Amino acid sequence: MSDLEKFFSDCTQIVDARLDKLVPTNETAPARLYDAVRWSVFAGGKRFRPALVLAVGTAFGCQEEKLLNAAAAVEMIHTYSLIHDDLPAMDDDDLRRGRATCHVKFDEATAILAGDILHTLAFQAIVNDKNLPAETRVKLISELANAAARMVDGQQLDLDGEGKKIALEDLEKIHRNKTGAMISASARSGAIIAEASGAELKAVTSYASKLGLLFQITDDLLDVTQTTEILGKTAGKDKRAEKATYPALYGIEETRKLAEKVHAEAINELKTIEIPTVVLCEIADFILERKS
Ligand code: GRG
Repeated sequence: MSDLEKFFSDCTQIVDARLDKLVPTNETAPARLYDAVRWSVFAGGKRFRPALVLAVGTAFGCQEEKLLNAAAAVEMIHTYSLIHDDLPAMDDDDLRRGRATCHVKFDEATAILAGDILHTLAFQAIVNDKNLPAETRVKLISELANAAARMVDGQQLDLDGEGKKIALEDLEKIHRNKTGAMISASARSGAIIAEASGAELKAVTSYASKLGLLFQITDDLLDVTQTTEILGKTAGKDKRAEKATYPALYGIEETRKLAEKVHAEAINELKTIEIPTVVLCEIADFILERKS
């Protein structure tokens, strides 16, 4: 196992342990709701966003314990977005994280409510985080609320653009909001908890914004190059939905080159800060090379 694989595996373990504490079990009523929430949360996602909170925070010397509720919170917001994205009114998908989507396993109304409660539980995790001063909690709530709002804006823009010819700048606006905002908020949350300086936060934000773009480019590539089995979600959906994607605009080879360029730019953004950035660089490598 490489150092980065060990890092992700350790992150998954500690973040899942924290999620297990923060997400009620079916011993809390209504049992069906929490069964549905847990079905989606503990389905084996990559935990990339919480890993980013931990990687940035610990790079700035912050104790892991202070980062864990925020790490769990970004994963809860992310999982809520996946549950809602899979609904019949949106992507209408039946497979996510290698298992039946929430509305297929349970029902549509329960899936909507599972997403709703996850969104709320995320903010409760920050509000109730006794490891952080009140001022930091308010900053984090603002960070996550802004990112979650931008994600919804991006989703609406994406739906509006389906079946239409979209200009590159409009495509990037969709991605910056739908995918990039939560990735940036994850990295920024780690820096905020670690009390990074203004200049450091700026550099982390620039790095994360490139990372978000890289994540979307590789997501588009994987949709056309990987199998449903490996992705754990339905492959080839973008083409069927006539979505504007990087491979559709540039072809696969040019999109790969673009991914390499954005990867180099992400790493370059870290050069201005004097913290150990090895793990952050490796995370960019991981996104460039990811297979699912
Ligand atoms: C419904 C409010 C609302 C928002 C939906 C996140 C999102 C916005 C839609 C998901 C559709 C999609 C394919 C987005 C592009 C990139 C993305 C977010 C992929 C899924 O994230 P991963 O790969 O998933 O980190 P895991 O399962 O590993 O956590």
